[in-house]
Amino acid sequence: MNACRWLSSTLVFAVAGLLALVAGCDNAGSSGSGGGASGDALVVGFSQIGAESDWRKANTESIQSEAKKRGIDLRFSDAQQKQENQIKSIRSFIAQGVDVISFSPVVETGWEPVLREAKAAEIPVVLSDRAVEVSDDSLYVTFIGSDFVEEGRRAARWLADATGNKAVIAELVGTPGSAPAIDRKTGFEEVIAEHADMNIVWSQSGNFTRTEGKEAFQAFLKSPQAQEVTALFAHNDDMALGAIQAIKEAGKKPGEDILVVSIDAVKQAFIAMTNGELNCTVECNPMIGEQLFDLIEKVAAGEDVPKRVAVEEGVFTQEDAAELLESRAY
Ligand code: GZL
Repeated sequence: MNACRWLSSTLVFAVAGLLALVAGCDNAGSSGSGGGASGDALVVGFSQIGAESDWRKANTESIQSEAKKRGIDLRFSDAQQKQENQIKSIRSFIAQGVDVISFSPVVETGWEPVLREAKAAEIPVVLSDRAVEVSDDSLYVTFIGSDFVEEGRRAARWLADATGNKAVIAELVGTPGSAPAIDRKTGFEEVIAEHADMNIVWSQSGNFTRTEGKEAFQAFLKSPQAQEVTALFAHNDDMALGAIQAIKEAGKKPGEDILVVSIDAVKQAFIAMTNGELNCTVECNPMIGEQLFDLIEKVAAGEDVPKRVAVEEGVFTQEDAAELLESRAY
C-alpha cells in the first residue's frame, strides 16, 4: 500500500507531492498485487480469532504493540471466533493490496479457497499461533506457534506424577476442530494410555471460554458419574477457572477433591494456584509479537524463513506460583 504523503509547500515538493499523492491514492483500495510496499511502511493484514481468553488478549497486545514499535501499518481484525469473519477479513486484505497477510486460524480446515486467492494476488501468508490443514503447504510461507501435542503430554505427565498414575479424569476441550484442541487431546491421551488406571470418563467442549467451561462442568457435576471424578484436564486456563467456580458452587474443593490441570499459564491461573484451587498450568506463550514480526519482515523482504518456528515454554505448579506471580507478563 502506498501511503499518501504530505510534503512541504515549495513548488518542487508540491508537484512531487501531488504526483505521489495521486499515485498513492490510486493504490488505496485497488486490488493491489501485494508482495511489497512501494511506500516505506510495511502493511500487514492480521486476522485475530477473537478475545475469548486471557491468553488471546495477551497475544493481541503483543502483536499490536510490536507492530506499533516497528512503525508497521497493521490492519487488525477480530473475528469473534468465527471462521467466516476471518475469511472476509483475508479477502479485504487482498483487496487492499497489503504486503503480508498473517492470521491465527480458528479451526484447521476450510482455508484453501481464500489462501489460493492470496497466492494468486502474490501476497505471502504467515500463520500465527495455530496451524491449518491444506493439501498444498505452499499456500502459506511459515507457521509460528507452540507445540500443542507436547503441551498435552506435559499436562498428563504432571497428573500421572501427582496421582501415582491413577485418576478418573474429566476433560474440558477447546474449540472443536481447532489445532490446540486436537493436538492437546492427542498429547494428553498418548501419555495416559501408558497407565491402565488413568482414564477420561467425560469430555466436552468449553470453547476456550470461562463462561462455557463453567456451564459445561456445572451440568456435568450434577450427574452421578461426576462423583467418581478425581481430576479435571482443561485445554486452557479460562475453562479451568470457570470449572473451578462450578466445583466450589457444588460444595467441593477444587485442587483437592478434584485436581485441576490446565494450559496457558495466564496470571489468573497463578492466582488460582496460590489459592490452592488450581494444581498445575502448562505454559503456552502468547507473547510472540517480536518473533512474528521478525518473520513477517523477512518474508516481506523475500528472505528465506523456516516453514515451522516453535515457541519456548515451561510447566508451573503451586510450588512455583507465589514467587512467579508478579513476574508474569500476561
Ligand atoms: C493456544 C491458543 C489457544 C489458547 C486459548 O496457542 O490458540 O487459544 O490456549 C486460546 O486460551 O483461546
